[in-house]
Amino acid sequence: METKKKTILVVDDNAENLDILAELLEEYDVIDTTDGYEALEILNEEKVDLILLDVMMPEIDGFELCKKIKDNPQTQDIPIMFITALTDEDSIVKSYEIGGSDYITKPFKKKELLAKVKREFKIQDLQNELKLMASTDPLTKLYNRRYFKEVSKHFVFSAKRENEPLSVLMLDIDKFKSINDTYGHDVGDKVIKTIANILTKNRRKSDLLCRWGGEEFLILLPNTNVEGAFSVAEKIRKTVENTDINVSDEKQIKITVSIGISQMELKEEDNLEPAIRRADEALYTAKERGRNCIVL
Ligand code: GH3
Ligand code: MG
Ligand code: MG
Ligand code: MG
Repeated sequence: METKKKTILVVDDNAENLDILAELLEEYDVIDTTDGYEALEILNEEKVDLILLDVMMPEIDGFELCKKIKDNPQTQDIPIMFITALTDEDSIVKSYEIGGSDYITKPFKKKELLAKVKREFKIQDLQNELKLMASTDPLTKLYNRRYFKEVSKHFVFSAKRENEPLSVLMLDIDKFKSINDTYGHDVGDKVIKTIANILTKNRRKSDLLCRWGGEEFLILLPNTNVEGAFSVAEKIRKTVENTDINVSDEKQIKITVSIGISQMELKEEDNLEPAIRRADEALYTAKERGRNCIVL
């Protein structure tokens, strides 16, 4: 796995401490500030992987700052290591209760601090890997149904709030079983991957694409009514129809897909289930009409 240089935000009202830490952490990208409020601004703008936080600071102390960071969904997952002169038990316990990951007392041992930073990043990388495994499908690398269900809630929420149309596009590969039966499972897998790539290329950044099941895919299109969804679907349908897939060195095959489309009824519906059901029914109709077509 390609690992990008990690960014550490160091917050301490004593500029001398900042210098010592910047030197110690030279292998990382270090951003530092003596001002807690400025730290919040930095967190708004930069992607930070770890925060080293002093406790005793004027204006806002480290514990208060930690609470603000942990209250914000955008920043709550960033680990916070306190570095402080406070050695009393209550402070230590409090630091963990409010979401701190570690507690280091000043004067600190440089190598120990560096080792703890490294350990923190190792945990973080493992957590990210687990999150990715839990949310994606290994064959296509697309999001899985579980992740889709979780994240689509936010799409529904904002569509309702902004009163913007939200459409569902459900796609199923035609006669896929016969591809497996004729050419084997590996070719079947390759076909699924090819479709996943076509969908990835044809979706907008704002769309939510997932592998819904075996050879079924679902795309959630924000700010899009059925007419808009139809033109996206038509582009996908044509691209698939015109794509050659190599099943061996000599042989190429063509496949087709059927697509069902629906739009969420924002006034009557509170979740996506009815719209997904309608898209599924439309897809079924598309199959009945002879496949390689789109039904609204
Ligand atoms: P239709 O046009 O009506 O959709 O026909 P179909 O053959 O595509 O539909 P059916 O639902 O009968 O077949 C889907 C097949 O997809 C059955 C299953 O074995 C296969 N399948 C599901 N997941 C995978 C996968 O990950 N890899 C491969 N190779 N095959 C899969
Ligand atoms: Mg201080
Ligand atoms: Mg199917
Ligand atoms: Mg199928």
